[in-house]
Amino acid sequence: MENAITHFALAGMPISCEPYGCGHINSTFLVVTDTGRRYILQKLSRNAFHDPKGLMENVIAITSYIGRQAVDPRQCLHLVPAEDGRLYYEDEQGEVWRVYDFVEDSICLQAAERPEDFYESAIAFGTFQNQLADFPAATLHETIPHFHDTPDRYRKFKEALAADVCGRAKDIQPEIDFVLAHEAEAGTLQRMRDSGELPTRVTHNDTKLNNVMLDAATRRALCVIDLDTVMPGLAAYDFGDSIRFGAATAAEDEKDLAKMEMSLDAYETFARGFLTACASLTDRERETLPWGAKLMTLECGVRFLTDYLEGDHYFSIHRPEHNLDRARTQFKLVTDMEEKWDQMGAIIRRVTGEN
Ligand code: ADP
Ligand code: GN1
Ligand code: MG
Repeated sequence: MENAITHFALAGMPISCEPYGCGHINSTFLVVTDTGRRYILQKLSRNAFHDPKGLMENVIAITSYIGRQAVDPRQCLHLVPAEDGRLYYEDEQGEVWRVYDFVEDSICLQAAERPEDFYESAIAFGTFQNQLADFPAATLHETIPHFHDTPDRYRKFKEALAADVCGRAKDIQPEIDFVLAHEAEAGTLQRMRDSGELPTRVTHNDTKLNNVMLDAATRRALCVIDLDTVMPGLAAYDFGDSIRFGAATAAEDEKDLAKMEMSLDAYETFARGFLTACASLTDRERETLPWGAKLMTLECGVRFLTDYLEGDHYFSIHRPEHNLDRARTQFKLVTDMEEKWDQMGAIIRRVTGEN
């Protein structure tokens, strides 16, 4: 990374470069220069992204499109050019690097500290989707094909289970049974997408709370980050993935499953913000938001379990059973959502009625 950083047109000389943040995919570093300027340097994950240049074309197009609508520069990520004028640098090993201006005077949370924080993240993601409503979706590269195609995630899970390269399947029968017991409903959103019952929009697709920056002083939404998976998708994906992460009462990798539930209050808070910022959703889209929450959570659990079976190549892990722990929290959340299913639908109807 020391070599990579020298290829970007920074203000000043870099004096430090340290690993930064809690992302599971890219390698992220905070760079500080002798002028005090701060930057985010990232090496794209080759494992996750097979077409990093196509990905960067997406990010360039999206940041310039949203940047034109921004009032404060902190309302949009800003890429720093490399010495050759391109907005990324490819090193001798074929690794792709990029640099963003650090979004100053901001906070990025792993969990909401108060309901307003989660509300603001809903405003951020809803606004993002609205800002891209007229973006030419067909020009976007599909950076990870079939990203939220839950039946395809099942297919990959079954392949990993059949191969069982690490011999781990024998110890995770309850989790395998849980996945298979939910297979019939896993395709609910995909079917509605394929039939055109739900409109395709440009969506973020990775709407974790830690992919939003809030203003440190006002705690209002500033911008959405982590644009690597911006692709055509369903509104329910963005709503659902936010609920999966941000309405959970425990961390994604909590070992004590008794602590893990979906907070209906947080769910309602997010629904209010999202439907306010993204008022153009159709009735059918609104009705299917609870499905987004359930299926994004199920799918994420299936992905963690698949990675566990395959030997933890995709998500960064910090302990041997990290992906298994993550899968278990997701399945616990799905079970809790099933118990709260009627209320989840009623809340969307109530919030819609108030809007
Ligand atoms: P990953 O895809 O690995 O999740 P992210 O792009 O989300 O990578 O970055 C990881 C973390 O780095 C974020 O959660 C955030 O804390 C921080 N971060 C990323 N970009 C910026 C930025 N431009 N300014 C400040 N912090 C940032
Ligand atoms: C990854 O990149 P990050 O850490 O924000 C993943 C998401 C998962 C999430 C689970 C490109 O998100 O799809 O939901 O981990 N991103 C990619 O925490 O696969
Ligand atoms: Mg991220």
